[in-house]
Amino acid sequence: HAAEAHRTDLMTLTRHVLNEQSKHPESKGDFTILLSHIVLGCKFVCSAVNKAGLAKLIGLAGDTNVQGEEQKKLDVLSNEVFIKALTSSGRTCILVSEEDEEATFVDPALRGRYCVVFDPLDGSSNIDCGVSIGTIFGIYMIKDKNKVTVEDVLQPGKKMVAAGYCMYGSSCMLVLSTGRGVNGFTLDPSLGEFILTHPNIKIPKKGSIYSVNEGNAKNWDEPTARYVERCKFPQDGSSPKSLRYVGSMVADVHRTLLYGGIFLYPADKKSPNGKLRVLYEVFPMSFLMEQAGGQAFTGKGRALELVPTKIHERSPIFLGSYDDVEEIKTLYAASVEKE
Ligand code: P6P
Repeated sequence: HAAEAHRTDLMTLTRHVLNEQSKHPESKGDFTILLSHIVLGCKFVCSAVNKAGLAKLIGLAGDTNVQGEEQKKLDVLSNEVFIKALTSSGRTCILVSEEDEEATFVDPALRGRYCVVFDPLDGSSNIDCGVSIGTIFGIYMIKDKNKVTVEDVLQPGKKMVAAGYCMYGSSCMLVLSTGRGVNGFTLDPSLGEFILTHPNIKIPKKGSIYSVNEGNAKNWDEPTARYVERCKFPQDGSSPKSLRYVGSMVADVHRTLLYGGIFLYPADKKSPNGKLRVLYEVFPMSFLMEQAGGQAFTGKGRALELVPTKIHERSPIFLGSYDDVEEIKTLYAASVEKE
């Protein structure tokens, strides 16, 4: 039926968002315009990532391409494309990117009400071996676009109005939530449109997969170590969970969202705040997980309640199926009682 609908009744991302917007008579379409610029960035990156392999193969990449131009690294190129697309949308006022040390304040003449935090090409170290990578983004509404400071973007994740990611893999898939559930759109290259292929995604309540870098086990704290032990040697007679770890957050989270299970990037003795960044990795993925019926926990509390103090702040994160995250929350609560 979905295939049939696709052929004749094209539910594109733009149409889907316009439908959503029609539920907000007060909105002037700014969000739709902002999203169309994010989508443009994703289409560009999808095309560049797909060519990257080929470019390397036929020797285009190297240091210079056929025009003798300095070949930019894909993550730098992707960042420039997103910064330019978001700025030119006329709907943003602050941009925070994983690639830029400082926040970008949009020229007042071009300012809008939204702040976008994003990682333009997360997991880019995996490009050369063909592993799926992705763009992750979150969107806040700013109170007064004429008096913006970096404090306006240091808001808890629960204040986001939308979040999503675009995964560049065997197909290009954009997963988005505007606060009313999660929808997945697949790029149809022949149309250059994202088509709704996964309406109303819900994560299974419990999963049989855990996803963590076991190479850090030596440095884990007690609750994480005990949880992973339970995944491998269940005490209740159930079968052990499978370990699936790609090492690219978008790929690991996308699989968790569709198949269920838990994704963990815990704190460890070397990095007490873990590795993943709060604003543009932890918050958007936590937002999506909650919207899909799952949970997201930092080891201390609900991830979306965290209030960042710096734009590149890190946090431990445990996210995925409701019951799986509940189990690790219990272990952390017990360890607090013991202290
Ligand atoms: P590790 C990729 O570099 C990344 O930022 C995320 O995409 C991924 O989940 C994580 O780091 C992998 O980190 O330490 O397991 O290699």
